Amino acid sequence: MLRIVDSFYVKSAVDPNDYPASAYPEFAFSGRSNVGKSTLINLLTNHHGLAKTSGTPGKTRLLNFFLTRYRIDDNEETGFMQFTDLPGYGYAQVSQTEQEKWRIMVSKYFEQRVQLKSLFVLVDIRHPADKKDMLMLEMLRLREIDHCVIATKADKIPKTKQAKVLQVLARDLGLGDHPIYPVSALKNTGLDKLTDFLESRL
Ligand SMILES: Nc1nc2c(ncn2[C@@H]2O[C@H](COP(=O)(O)OP(=O)(O)OP(=O)(O)O)[C@@H](O)[C@H]2O)c(=O)[nH]1
Ligand SMILES: [Mg+2]
Repeated sequence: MLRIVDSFYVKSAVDPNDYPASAYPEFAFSGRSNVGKSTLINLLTNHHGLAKTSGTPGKTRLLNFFLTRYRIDDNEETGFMQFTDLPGYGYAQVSQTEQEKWRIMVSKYFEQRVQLKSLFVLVDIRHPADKKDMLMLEMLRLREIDHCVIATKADKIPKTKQAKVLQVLARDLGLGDHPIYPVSALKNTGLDKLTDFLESRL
């Protein structure tokens, strides 16, 4: 089992020239504004306040890079991987110009970040399949970027309804046989599936 033992904020960047030079395997977090990306990074790293979270959507506007040190099982050796908190999309108050900047920034990241191992696409478990998420998933499939879908805020839906809701979401998002992992930052549930996923992609 993989465990993150240390984590640091490295830097924020817009242009590829400013990305951290390190070549560690990297995982990025994307999804609509306010879906819980920064919260999930804090939970995975067990580092409260590492990524800035907010009740107001649109808090994260740059690519934020974090370095984490992990341990697998009881191995003495530790390894490094990076997390990137991508700015959220779909926030209505954001101007067309800002949206275009976002599109270019994220597009460059996908094109140029060669150590990107996989992308977590976060969706809110309460919301039906969203057009912007579908576009993102379509783009990932076209570019053949490995990814996995996470349903956040699982605590907002009764446990008995979860399986059905996830099944419908998976169908509407066109995931085929790929699973959606439900997580709750509030209840601290679902994390083990994500750490298994990280380990499988290292
Ligand atoms: N109930 C519940 N609330 C959550 C959960 N995860 C995140 N939140 C709340 O959702 C809000 C947004 O969380 P953030 O982590 O800042 O969201 P984000 O996706 O980083 O947002 P942007 O940076 O604006 O794109 C905060 O008020 C969090 O406390 C969860 O699992 N359950
Ligand atoms: Mg954020």
